[in-house]
Amino acid sequence: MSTPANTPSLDEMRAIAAPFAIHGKLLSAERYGSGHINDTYALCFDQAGAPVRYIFQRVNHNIFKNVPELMENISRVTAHVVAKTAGGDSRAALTLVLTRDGAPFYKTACGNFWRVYLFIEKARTYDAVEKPTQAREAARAFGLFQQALADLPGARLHETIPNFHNTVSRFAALRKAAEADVAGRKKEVQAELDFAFAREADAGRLLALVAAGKIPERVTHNDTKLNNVMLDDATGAGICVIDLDTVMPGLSLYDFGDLVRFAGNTAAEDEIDQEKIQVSLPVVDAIVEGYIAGAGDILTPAEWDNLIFAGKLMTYEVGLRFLTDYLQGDVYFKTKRPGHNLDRARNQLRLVARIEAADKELQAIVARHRGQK
Ligand code: ADP
Ligand code: GN1
Ligand code: MG
Repeated sequence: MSTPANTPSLDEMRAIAAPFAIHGKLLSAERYGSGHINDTYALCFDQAGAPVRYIFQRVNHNIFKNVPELMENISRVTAHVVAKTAGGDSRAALTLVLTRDGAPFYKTACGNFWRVYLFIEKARTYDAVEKPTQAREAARAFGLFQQALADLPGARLHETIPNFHNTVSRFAALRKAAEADVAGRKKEVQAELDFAFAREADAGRLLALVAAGKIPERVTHNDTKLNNVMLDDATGAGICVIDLDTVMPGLSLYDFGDLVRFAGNTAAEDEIDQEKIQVSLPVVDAIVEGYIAGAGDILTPAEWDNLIFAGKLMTYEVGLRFLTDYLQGDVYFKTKRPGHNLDRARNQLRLVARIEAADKELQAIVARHRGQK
């Protein structure tokens, strides 16, 4: 699970593509993207002389235990988002390509789950912010996404990973992993554990506000990394939110906070030079501006009050998760080198410290935008 699976051959990909309602000859298949969970491929077909690309994904069913429910969520969410955009803009949401039997996924004989999306052309994702406007556009797209889903009809969405953003559970998992120390790595990470354990009180703060009725549950994305939103090549506008596996009931603060965690970091998530890891004030400014522009007037006073805290909490939570995975022997996130999860954990915990140190400046950014509402 932790290392990328081997790339299937062209013949294997042809067999995987066969059940889907796609015509034409398969020309090529390449690994695509830099996600930590699923296996993504771009397949190109010759359709009447024109090359047409599709995104194929093998869903990680060790992590997403109920793929049919997950795909039901995605079908509902994508249909609703498209229906709400002017003129039913098909680039505004992922478009599932169904199997010839009309199913949203295909299960292979060996138990893998595959799904296919139309390839969104003339747009791309970014693994790092090059300029603040990209962060603003990403935040605006995630804000709009949340607003579009505020009136999603029907039953509550399935929780594809229970307690996904329950930081109290994530904290408990780290404690347990440290006690079990199955990979014998605890001795290497005492400083990180001390840092993480010292912040236990933070873990339950948003959950307490939910329990007090001050923060509502909404339909949220829950994984608002910059590379989970497509920006238009020509205009730079955030046009489509992707990676919908974790769309489920959640808090708007999780989405906002994860934007700060990923886009607000001046370094990549796995940068090892601690000096490079800073919180970028211009990028956070752009995230607040974009998110508010997209989500509209939905935020409650308690949500406004906790925007910066949410940035810290999401960074802390992902830091706990990387550290837990390192202690457990790298069983969850894909890794590309020994110690990768430890590098990521150290990076995230350093960013927590940076956010704490910059709290005054960060709160001032929020206050300025709040004052303009
Ligand atoms: P993961 O869960 O592994 O992060 P994603 O769904 O985010 O997988 O897909 C990985 C990458 O593939 C994205 O960052 C994006 O660059 C690309 N991608 C995904 N879906 C599409 C699509 N429909 N059109 C074009 N590119 C896509
Ligand atoms: C994973 O799938 P991807 O790479 O967008 C993870 C997120 C983490 C992120 C850290 C289902 O996201 O929760 O924040 O890595 N997704 C899942 O980079 O666990
Ligand atoms: Mg992704």
